Amino acid sequence: MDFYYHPASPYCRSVMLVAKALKLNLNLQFVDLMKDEQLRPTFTVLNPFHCVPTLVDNDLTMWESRAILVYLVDKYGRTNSRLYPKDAKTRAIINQRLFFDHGTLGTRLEDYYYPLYFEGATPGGEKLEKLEEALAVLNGYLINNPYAAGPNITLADYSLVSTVTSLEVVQHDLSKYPAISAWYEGCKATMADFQEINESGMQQYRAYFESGPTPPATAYAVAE
Ligand SMILES: N[C@@H](CCC(=O)N[C@@H](CS)C(=O)NCC(=O)O)C(=O)O
Repeated sequence: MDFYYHPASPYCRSVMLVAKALKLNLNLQFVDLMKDEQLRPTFTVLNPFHCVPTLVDNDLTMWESRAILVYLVDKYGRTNSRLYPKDAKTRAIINQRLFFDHGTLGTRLEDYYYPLYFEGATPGGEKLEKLEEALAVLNGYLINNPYAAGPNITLADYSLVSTVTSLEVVQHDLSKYPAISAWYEGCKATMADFQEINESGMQQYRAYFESGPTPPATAYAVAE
């Protein structure tokens, strides 16, 4: 299975964590986003939307990280894998968390932090409030359950943890969300090769943010 990736991408890291949990070997194909390698015809012929992660598994080529997570478990996981059980209600909750992560939490993180780092936006304001609102929702899930979608670790956790690593990268203050912090530490300890898969990628992601024209060292403090 060819896996086109960049280690700084949190989306790629979530797929790599799930592949590791499933003991799958990914044939890693580094795409240097810093050199716009994703725009080369040899890559856009695979993925005209020119993004990583992109997976090529025989005659299937796909992108969208959360869809890849689901595919890997459906295709290579054990029957009724705990990561994504077949029960409709359990799946519904996992899917809700996956879509919440991608469509709400991750989007609000990017909506707030990208303009802050790259466009000199003013810290605080409505975008920060929206991000905090989404974090409060996640914290609520984790107050009620040890994992994002219930008593067991599922794809929801592998997806959300990559978003939370991005919050760590931008040094977002998570101290008012003790349930998120405790769960995050648990994920770091529980997920196979978490450190190995995330460490250098997070450093590169941090360097990318800090390369922006206006690194907001006091972003959060000012917002308070
Ligand atoms: N919704 C996609 C987002 C993928 C994405 O935005 N990837 C970024 C890297 S983090 C990328 O490849 N950007 C390069 C480009 O779009 O040209 C997913 O979840 O996989």
